[in-house]
Amino acid sequence: MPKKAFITGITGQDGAYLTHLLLSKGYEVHGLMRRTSQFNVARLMELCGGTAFEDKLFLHYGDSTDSLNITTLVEDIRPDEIFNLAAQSHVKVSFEMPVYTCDVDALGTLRILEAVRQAHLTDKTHVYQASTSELFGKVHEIPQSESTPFHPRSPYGVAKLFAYWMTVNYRESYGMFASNGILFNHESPFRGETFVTRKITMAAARILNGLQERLELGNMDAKRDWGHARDFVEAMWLILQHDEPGDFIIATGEQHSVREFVTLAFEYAGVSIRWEGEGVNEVGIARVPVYSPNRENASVSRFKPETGFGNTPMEERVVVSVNPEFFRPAEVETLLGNPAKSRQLLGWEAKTSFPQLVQEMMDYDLRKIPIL
Ligand code: NAP
Ligand code: F7E
Repeated sequence: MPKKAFITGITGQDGAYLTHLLLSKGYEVHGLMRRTSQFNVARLMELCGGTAFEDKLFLHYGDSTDSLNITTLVEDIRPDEIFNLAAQSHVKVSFEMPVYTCDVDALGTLRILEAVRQAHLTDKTHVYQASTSELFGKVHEIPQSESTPFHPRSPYGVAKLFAYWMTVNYRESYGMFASNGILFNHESPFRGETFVTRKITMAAARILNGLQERLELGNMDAKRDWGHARDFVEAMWLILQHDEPGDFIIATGEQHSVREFVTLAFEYAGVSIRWEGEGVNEVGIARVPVYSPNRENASVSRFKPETGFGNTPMEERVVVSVNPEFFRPAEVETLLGNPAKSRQLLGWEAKTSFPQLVQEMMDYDLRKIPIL
């Protein structure tokens, strides 16, 4: 009998990569999907292909805020493994929707854990909780490990802290195999478009094709430990295969600033950015194709890594500036993980380097630019 997995958040970035991984391991995969006005399976289709839906992948309508729906699904599916990835996952949005964020991210996790208990599956079902480096927030030590004290800085972080401890509590109270993966930022071409990395690669691809004038960002000094989602979902799976449940940091052990990410994205096309000014007056200046959104300039050709800019007219202008609209009420300035425990106990380590991650995202977003 193939193992059965139930993934909440299957339509998100990690859900799609994890589904691909589990299908390749022969699992029967069940996913929780919200009812939306348009079918929301683009990532799954692109990564897993349509045939995956025919006999191995089953999608169920539901919502993490609906206890009855979650309990019924867990009882019906009786999964061997649950990956609780569903979340309102945007930190800045959590300041605008704190109550909803807590309902989904905090109580949503409790609903999953309690559903397993109510269905008498505590001895059978392994539960993975998508915990986060945002628990560390205003960091108490650098780098952060499993023993670093938590200090969340957003409604998102606080909600995830509740979920973290509830997972520990169900493990300690009921002997459940319930584990937290404390994952640092992980990105990919399938990252949501309003997270900073994807916002940067999409904007850089458009600017390099004359289709966008400039990129506006918030705090460019923020530093993150950025890895690739494809590598990180392997860690999720390994956590549930380990002999014992526990809590694991998953990180690359390397950090970069938002400014460095921007610099590397443009360097992909051989374009150097000159940074000038400070704070809200900081700008990035570069020599790039003339901004020509309607292509009235017929000689503008498509940028390709192999051929470069061809005969495209170029100009030097501001391509990056700061817009305080993107600042957060409380910022997480620096995150750097120490993945020693997961390396030692799970044999996991990040495979994709920072430059490879930026390159893969740039390749993808440049391909997505409409043919002109
Ligand atoms: P994502 O792309 O934003 O995906 C979130 C998923 O949750 C989507 O499938 C979304 O559905 C679903 N969802 C949102 N609200 C829901 C609700 N009320 N009921 C049911 N499903 C709901 O996030 P991700 O980057 O894949 O992250 C996966 C998980 O890991 C999240 O819990 C996130 O908080 C956590 N995490 C992420 C990172 C990271 O760097 N990516 C790091 C640490 C932890 P729709 O498609 O319908 O919106
Ligand atoms: O911001 C700064 C921003 O939104 C990264 C989620 O997956 O990872 C993610 O949360 C940094 C922050 O991710 C812009 O202020 C500057 O310091 O890409 P982000 P995040 O907040 O780190 C954690 C681990 C999760 O668990 C979350 O679910 O970049 N920044 N300018 C900006 N950020 C955004 N979004 N947009 C900007 O214009």
